[in-house]
Formats: sequence, structure tokens, C-alpha cells
Amino acid sequence: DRYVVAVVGATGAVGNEMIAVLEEREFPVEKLRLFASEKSEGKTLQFEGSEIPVEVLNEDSFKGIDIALFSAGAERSKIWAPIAAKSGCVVVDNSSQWRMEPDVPLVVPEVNAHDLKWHKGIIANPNCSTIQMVVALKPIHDVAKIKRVVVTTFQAVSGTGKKAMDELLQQTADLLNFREIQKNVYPHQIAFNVLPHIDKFLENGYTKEEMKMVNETKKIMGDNSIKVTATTVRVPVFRGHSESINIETEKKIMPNEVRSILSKSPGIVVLDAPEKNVYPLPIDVAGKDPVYVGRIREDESIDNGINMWVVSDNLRKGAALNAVQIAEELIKTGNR
Ligand code: 11C
Repeated sequence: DRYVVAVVGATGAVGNEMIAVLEEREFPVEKLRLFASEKSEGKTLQFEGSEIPVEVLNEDSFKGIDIALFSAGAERSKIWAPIAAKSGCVVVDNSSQWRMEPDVPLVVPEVNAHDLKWHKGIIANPNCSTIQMVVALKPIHDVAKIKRVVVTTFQAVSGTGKKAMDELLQQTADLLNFREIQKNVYPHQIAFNVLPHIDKFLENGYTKEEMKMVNETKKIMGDNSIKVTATTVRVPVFRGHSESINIETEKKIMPNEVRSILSKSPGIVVLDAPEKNVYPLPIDVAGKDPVYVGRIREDESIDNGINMWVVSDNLRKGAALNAVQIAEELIKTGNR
């Protein structure tokens, strides 16, 4: 069987990656339709050797489309995902719009593919920093039950989108040429700096990004008892989010066992040979699919604790790849 597939938000950083991932994984595409805002009308994008026109959405756009991958922001998803679902299309939505709705599954296939069976037309793709964390947490949770997670992230500017990638490049060039820098995307200079601020601040003093990591983790893992606290930080890296993760478990688990379990788990590559300076780096994982884990060691300050360092390409596993894997799983299990 082949499917009519749409990418909504096709010209964005994630949309571009979705098209590339569909092609690379030889997703059974009968026809690909590409949608973006008016300013991209008239553009074409390459897919499997042909030029596909970029269209603007209207009420009838989804007729005949089987699967739509959305990455056009929460506002557009709010309006268009229900319209798409109503016309019989299954939506995999990369925005934050539907993630915490009780009747919308929030899925990372390695962790909770089983939740796909109760979808009602919309499936949410989690936040990038949450996806790579839960891929690494789940195998540990299954054997030692995680009680609490303390995570600090080091997130690439591509998480914000193309404009932020341009801003990092431009600021770097300007600084090296002794020119004034422009700040449009972030409230502070991002080149040669780190910003402890991702997304909006909330009443509780945390950012939305931090609370996504708290709430989405519980929903994906299907366990509300896991306590999570997060500090999310933007760093001058183009691609690849890094995370320092501290885990407290109910059952004692030693670093060697964690290494052995993770290296057998789907979607994970363990890179952990500190004596040879081997540990995951964003510069090495850009463009790659797995979640990489290293620096696995005991937290000696508590009875049952593990520290680890987790890096993955935020545009691949953190967004486009996870969305395409959801679509593959839907097909495989007959839930499309
Ligand atoms: C970032 N995690 O790196 C964000 C991007 O909820 O899908 C993704 C935001 C989201 O800025």
C-alpha cells in the first residue's frame, strides 16, 4: 500500500527535515503534498527527484490525504489539525498544541507505541528535549523504576527555527569582524553566550520548555509518579540538544548495568569511553538518527543514583524522525 502524505509547514527547519526523512526511509508515499504560508507560495521543493509545488492550505486541502505531518506552529495546528482529522486524514502534529489533551496520544515509538491504538485522528509528537530524554529513561525505568529526574539541557538554536540559525551565524560573523550585532530572535546575544531561557516564563518561575519536560515525560512514560525538574538552556550550537540527566531509582542499578541495558535498547547508541575522550557531542550527532548516551556514572551523593549525558539531533529524533516513525508505526499496526 502507498499513501498520500502531506507536510504542513514544509519550508521550515523541521518541515525540510520531514521531507528528507520520508525520502531516506523510503516511506511508502504515493503522492507528497507540501503546504506552507502565503509567503512561500510559488516555491517548489525537491522530493525523490521531482519538484513539488508548495501550496497554501484551504478547507478542502486535506481531501484525499491519508497522513499529514504538521510542523507549522501551535496556532496553525489548533485551526487546521481538526479540519484535517475531520476529512479522514491522520495528523501527526509536532507543535505543543495537542500534547497534553487527554484524548490525544503523545508518542515516542520506542517508549509508548501502544498508545497509538486509541488515537482519534490527531497524534502529538513531543517536544525535542523530552523525546531524547524519555528514549534514554524508559529502559532504566523498566528495570529499576525511576523516582526522580533532574535535567539540565544545552539546546541548539535550530530548536527555535531557521531564523535563529541565521542569527547565530550573523552575530558570529559580525563579532569576528568588529561590527555591531543585531538581536531579533533572542532577548540577548546568543553567539559566544548561553541563555538560561527557552520559551516563555510562567508564574512558577519555570519556562514553558521546562514544564514541557516535566509534564510530557509523565504522559509518555504513562507514570505520573515520576518527579522531574528541569533547567533548559540555549547554547550557540546549530544542531543537537545535549542533556545532563540525574536519575534517582527505587532499585539500585550500577553504571555497568545501565550501559549494558541501554546498548541493547532501540534507538540508543552508547558512546562511553572517557579514557579515550569518547562521549556524545552535538557536532558528531547532527544529521544522525539515534539518541547517544555517555558519561554514565554513579551519583555518589545518594543511595540509588545515576548521572548520564544524552545527545541527539533535535531536528531528527527530536522532531522529523519521530513524526515519521509514528506514521510508520500507524501503518504497521493498521491504525491508519
Ligand atoms: C526548542 N524544544 O529547542 C524547543 C523547540 O514545543 O515543539 C520545540 C518546541 C516545541 O526551542
